[in-house]
Amino acid sequence: MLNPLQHARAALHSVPRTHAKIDSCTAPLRLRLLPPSHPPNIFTVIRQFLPGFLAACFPLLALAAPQPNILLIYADDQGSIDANCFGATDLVTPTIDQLAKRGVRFTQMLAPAPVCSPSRAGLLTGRIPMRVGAPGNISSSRGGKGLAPHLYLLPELLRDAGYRTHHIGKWHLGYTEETMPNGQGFDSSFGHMGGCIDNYSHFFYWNGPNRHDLWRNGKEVWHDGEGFGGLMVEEAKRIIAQKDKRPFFIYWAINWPHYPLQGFDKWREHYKELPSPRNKYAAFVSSMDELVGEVVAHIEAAGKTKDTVIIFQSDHGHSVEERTFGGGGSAGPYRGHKFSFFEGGLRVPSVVSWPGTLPQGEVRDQFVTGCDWFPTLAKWAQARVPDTLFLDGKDIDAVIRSAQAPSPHEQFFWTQDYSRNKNARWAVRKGDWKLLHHPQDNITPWKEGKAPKYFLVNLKRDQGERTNLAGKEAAKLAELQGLAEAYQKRILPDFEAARK
Ligand SMILES: [Ca+2]
Repeated sequence: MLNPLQHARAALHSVPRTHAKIDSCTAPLRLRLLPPSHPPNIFTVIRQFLPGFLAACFPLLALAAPQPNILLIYADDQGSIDANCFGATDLVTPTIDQLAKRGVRFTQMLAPAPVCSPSRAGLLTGRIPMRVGAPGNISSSRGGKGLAPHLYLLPELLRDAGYRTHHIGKWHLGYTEETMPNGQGFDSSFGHMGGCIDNYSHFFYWNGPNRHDLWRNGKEVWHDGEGFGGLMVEEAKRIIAQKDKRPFFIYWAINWPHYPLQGFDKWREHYKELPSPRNKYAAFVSSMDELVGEVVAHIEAAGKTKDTVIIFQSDHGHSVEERTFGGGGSAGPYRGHKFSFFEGGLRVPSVVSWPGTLPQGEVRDQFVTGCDWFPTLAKWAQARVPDTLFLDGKDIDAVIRSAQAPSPHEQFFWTQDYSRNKNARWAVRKGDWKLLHHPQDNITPWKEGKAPKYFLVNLKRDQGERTNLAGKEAAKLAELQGLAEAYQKRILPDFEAARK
């Protein structure tokens, strides 16, 4: 049940578009501007607008509203359209589709980076990964330096706002005591510290000596032979069921469908007619969907559906590495893949739901980024972002509530580490224009035999990023080069400070 203040907030944001939107104490004046074809009944108006009007005029009242629980699910290497609701036609993804039906789905959610560690760094700091010293993957070996402990992370922000904070799954943001999850704002942590594990032995096999990587609160734990998927679900259920007055924040960095592709047998059987490697990848996506479904069902059974924000989002596009048999995932109409700054590397499936408070079954096409969750969740959690903390992410609450709200981003910047490498790949976006430096596409051969230095595209006219306009649009090329240089200059001192 919604309390009166939640009703007030819901009313504030459910005003039909034909009416003037109440967003300040000027509301009574603006109400007179209602279209004459729909004369408002004064009692209807009072009933509909008064709670929202009060909440808008007396924010302190609104602050007394309960803080929602937050379940932030960050999937791993899931392709841009790899759920039914995002356009896949050969997958079974009832949970993700259901979350989209009861929430808002984004068609233009752009990851902070097209690779694991920096994408997570952008999510948890609200800042461009290079700015926080994490422009590339962080070591999967013990002792690997990660995000600097002095940075202010989302779990710290939420803990300071009264939340209990829990990490489950992959970390990949530091493998020293002070940079593991318990050192970075999480009250509890269960999962692996490197980039991936075998889901039954919990060993990392992808370089160096094969090594066990499963940890609970900074201590190594062994669950030989037990499926990591089930272990993560049990952990989430246990946390949700805890008797604790504080709201929970669960960062569930589910390490699926990242390789090794270890879908459940029933899904392997289901997809046996699909060609390889799509069949193996699809089985893993549906297995992941099933795990997420178990946790969502647990939240429902606990009666916490209306008190819980659930975000489901991939960290970046699908992998085309040998370890995934060169593919399996799909970027649909977009070009590129994991590691690439083309849209197929950056544009990710993303849904947010908070039934009773946010719109349901709606779609947003505005340009938003993974860095935006930090300030947006801060708002919903009534957490205070320090005045001195500069964020690249923007509050997208208005976008989530309205298809008409403009994107808060006019521009954005994605980059590898350029501090010592002038050939570092980067991409800069302004409006519909995007410029890529040393673009990467491991699948489509380049017409000229090799990649151009610059690739300029207008995403509105060419969403598949097929035609390079760098030679034709000299002024736009120069403008975006200048913008990228400005980003680089501004970010470098922050990068150096974060690396100290
Ligand atoms: Ca990943």
